[in-house]
Amino acid sequence: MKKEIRIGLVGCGFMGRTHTNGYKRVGDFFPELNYRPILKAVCARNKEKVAAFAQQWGYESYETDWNRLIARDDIDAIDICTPNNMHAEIAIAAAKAGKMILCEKPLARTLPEAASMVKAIEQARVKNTVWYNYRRIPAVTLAKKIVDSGKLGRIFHYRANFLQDWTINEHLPQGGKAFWRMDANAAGSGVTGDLLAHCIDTAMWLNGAIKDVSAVTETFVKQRMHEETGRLQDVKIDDACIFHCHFENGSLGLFESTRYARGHKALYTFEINGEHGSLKWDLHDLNRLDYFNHRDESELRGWRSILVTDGDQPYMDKWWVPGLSIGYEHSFVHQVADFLHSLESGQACAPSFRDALETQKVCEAVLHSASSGQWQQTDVVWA
Ligand code: SOE
Repeated sequence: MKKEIRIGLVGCGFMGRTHTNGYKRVGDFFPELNYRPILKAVCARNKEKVAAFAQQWGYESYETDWNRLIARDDIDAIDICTPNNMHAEIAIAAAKAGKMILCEKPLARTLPEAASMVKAIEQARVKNTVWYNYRRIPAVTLAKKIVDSGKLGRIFHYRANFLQDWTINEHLPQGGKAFWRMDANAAGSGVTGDLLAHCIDTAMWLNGAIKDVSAVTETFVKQRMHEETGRLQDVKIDDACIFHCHFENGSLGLFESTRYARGHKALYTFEINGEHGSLKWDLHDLNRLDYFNHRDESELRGWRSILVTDGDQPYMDKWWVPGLSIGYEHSFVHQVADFLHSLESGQACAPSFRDALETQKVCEAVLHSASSGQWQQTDVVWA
């Protein structure tokens, strides 16, 4: 008999759907798991919307107040899919109630908020993870294996982009359900917390800690109507951010993110260059990993394009047959599987809240550097 993990999901937007899909599919494709997620309850303020979500996705019940969800003793794990301004309050309350916590990225709006969450979960000793899902795309996991094997040798460069174009229209509002990512109070920051956080998480996973950063940010549209007040208000998020940095291992990093790159919807790319080889990856062709191995026979040397669909490549033995692709949603199925495996092994499920705190430190350093115009160490803690 499998043990049940009764899920209480808070928030039923886009991320609520990706996570729920993960819970629903995981048992079919990872039959070895001894734990089984049960869609116990979903919570959101709007009763009609949450009831419809519960029905559509198969949750047994719904709540309209997250405090009630956390108070229920038939819930084992709280999954936080709300806008960022709710993460800390919900996570701290859930930790105090002894629930496991799965939290959407970024961990919080600010470093102090994130630090208080880490303190709460560590005091309560509850299982936790943060949904930096791109780590679990098989080609990205393969990149990690290649880097860790030492095949690239000494690393010199790491560069990443995350480009979108959905906020170019100056008439879009800020705030509210659809546009909370443009409201600094709800989101904390703009592309830094929303998009660069992904790039930083992957970068530090692949290439180690970031020591210091120098950043510039820009807000192209200075004022937008606020959904809640109905008034034109200053936009306080960063629309674009570019930073460079030093990694602890001596390599240099270059990162760019924007929501103003016309034509790009979600172009996440990274490249890593080492002494003996390089790797590059692109979210728009997510099953492919490009690898250059300088140790190849010189006449045949060149970029090798690896279609990561084979059974001996990460996660792929769970899916179809070699050559057949999987997609974005599978990264969430993999994260659920890894979380459930971690319950069996007793190990932390990376990225844990503490891992995500390191990403938050870099984001905070980036924003400080952009406003001060100075290089910023990442280990400084601000009041
Ligand atoms: C923003 O558009 C967004 O949905 C992010 O919030 C996600 O984290 C990213 O994966 C895709 O883009």
